[in-house]
Parts: sequence; structure tokens; C-alpha cells
Amino acid sequence: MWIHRRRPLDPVGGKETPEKVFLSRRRLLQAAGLGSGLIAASAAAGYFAWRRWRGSDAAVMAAGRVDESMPAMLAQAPRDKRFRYGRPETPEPAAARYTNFYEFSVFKWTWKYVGSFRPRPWQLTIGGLCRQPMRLDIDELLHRFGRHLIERQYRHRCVETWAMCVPWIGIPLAEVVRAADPLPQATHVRFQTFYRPKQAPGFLKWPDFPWPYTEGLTLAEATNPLPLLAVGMYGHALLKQHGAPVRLVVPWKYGYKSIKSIQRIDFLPHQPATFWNTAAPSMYPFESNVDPNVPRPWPQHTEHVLGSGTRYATELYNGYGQYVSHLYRKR
Ligand SMILES: Nc1nc2c(c(=O)[nH]1)N[C@H]1C(S)=C(S)[C@@H](COP(=O)(O)O)O[C@H]1N2
Ligand SMILES: [Mo]
Repeated sequence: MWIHRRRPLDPVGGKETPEKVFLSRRRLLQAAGLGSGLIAASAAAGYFAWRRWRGSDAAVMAAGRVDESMPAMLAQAPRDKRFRYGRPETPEPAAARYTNFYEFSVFKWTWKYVGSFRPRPWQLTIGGLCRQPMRLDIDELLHRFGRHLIERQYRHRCVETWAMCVPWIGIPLAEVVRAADPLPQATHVRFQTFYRPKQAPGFLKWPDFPWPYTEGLTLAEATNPLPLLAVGMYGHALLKQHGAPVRLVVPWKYGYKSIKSIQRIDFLPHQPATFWNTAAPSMYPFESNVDPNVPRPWPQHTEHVLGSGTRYATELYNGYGQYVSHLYRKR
């Protein structure tokens, strides 16, 4: 092949220096030609390998799709017009390709590892200090709270400084809390993800994390109108990599508070331990409101959005101060 064309040099036979110089220069040029050919060839091979590894948009979406029992119900959820991103919506494949879900992988391409995950059938248990504990299949949850289903266009902000704009479909958490009827001693709500080592490789690959993933809110935060128990996004059920079949969305806090694939919700008389607060307490305080002025420990004053990479200034409470700042006035 052309890149391998390398003729042996002619015997030089004790000639004077100029010809040697000439020949070695020629060899150098030949070697350079061969080298750049190799570089071009391996760059092309690398590019195609990267394309394969990265996956097409269709592959990324298909990997996470879940059979839905009530697609029309989700698709018809009315949009809450109070909430606007103030920036372009994130293309769905860009969001689906770059996800945090440590149960599957500590890297972002979790869509490659969700194949064995079975988010249906799924039981959600609500208990602890409440008068109306519940154990609901995900379809029962939709039946019972379906009239509250709403689409909210929320900004999401990860502490790693990436952000996205996603149209979630969900039930306001406050409605579920109201139905559970917490007792007066309840001050906090704890959320817990599944523990299924056969369905998600992360548990055994990274056994030092405090599995299962847990998160928490104060009762005042949980009854604020903003948090959603999301069951869908972009007009259909949640993809596996986004936390099918039901996850929390808390738009004014760093992304790790928005716990995925919830199995249990409990009302407690104290602040619960959480996954990240247990793993690295100084970096991940329980409250974790988005704040441009508090390094975590890296700077938080700007963020970049998935897809385009455009940079924006970080806003206090991720821009939701009008709904939540009263929760944090000096106590
Ligand atoms: N169970 C569980 N929930 C989780 C995580 C996780 O690793 N496991 N990662 C969190 C983090 S750090 C972020 S930023 C968001 C990311 O949501 P997305 O991947 O759907 O964009 O999910 C949060 N919820
Ligand atoms: Mo995150």
C-alpha cells in the first residue's frame, strides 16, 4: 500500500559527502511522508472508533427506552406556563447521552450499562412518620395522582458546572406529601434508590460508596410547589438513564439532590444521611442550593449547557429565588 512504499536506499559505495547528505535528506523526507500517512490513517481510525463508541442519537435513546403503559397520559400533561428556561431547550439526545447515574457507571455514558435494568414493574413505598403510608405500583401512582400531572420546563444544574433545560412531566411532590399526611414530628423526607447488583454494575464495581443512593429534603422544601416526582420528559416516559420510572427534580439545588429511580420515601424526625453528604461531607452539604458565590470547592460562577456548550452566569437558587428564597431567610 502507498504508506508502506519504502525502497531500500541505493548502495552508496564510498562516495563523497554531498551525496550522503543528499541521500540522508531523502530518507528523512521519506520517513516524514510515511509518518504523516500513519498519523492520518490512525486519526481516521480513531475518529471512526470514537464515533462508534459515542453511539448514534438513535442508539442512545433506544438503550434507555421503557415500555409505557400510559403514553397518552404523559403526552397530554398540561404545560405549566409559569416556568420558562430563558435559554434554548437541550436537545433530548444531548441530555440522554451525558448522564450521572453511579449505579450504572461513574462515567457519563451510563446509557451503555442500563440494558439489564428493569424499571417495570416497580413498587414505590411511602412510609415513616405519616398517617397514610402507601405502597403503589408505578401505574397505581399515575392513576391516583394523574390529575396532578404537569409539564414543567426546568433548568437543571450539576455541581460539576454543566447544565441543561428539560421539559419534565411529573406530579408535584407536595401533592404526594399531602396525601401521605405526615405526622407533626416529621421534619424531613428521605428518598431512596434501588439496590440491585444484578441489574446495575456500579454497586459491585464501586463498592465503597454508601449504597443505596439516598437524598433528603426538609419538609418545608418538600411541600414547596417546585419539586416534582417526575415520571416523564420530552413528552414520554423517563429513559432508564434519567431515572425511570420515577425520580425527583429539585431545580434550585445541585443536581445530585434530584435522586433517580426512587423506591422509598420516608418521613423522619431528623435530617437523613445522604449519599453524597456521607461520601464527602465538606463538598456536599445537605442543603446544596445552587449559589454562584460558594466554591464546591471549584468555582461555581458560570455553567455550560449540554449540547451547545454555551456558557452562562450561574444564578442564585438556579434562578428560582422568587419561589424558594423565603425558605432560607436568616433562621
Ligand atoms: N440514584 C441516583 N440518582 C442520581 C444520581 C446518581 O448517581 N444516582 N446522580 C445525580 C446527579 S449528580 C445529577 S447531576 C443528576 C443528573 O440527572 P440526569 O443524568 O438525568 O441529567 O441526577 C442525580 N441523581
Ligand atoms: Mo450532578
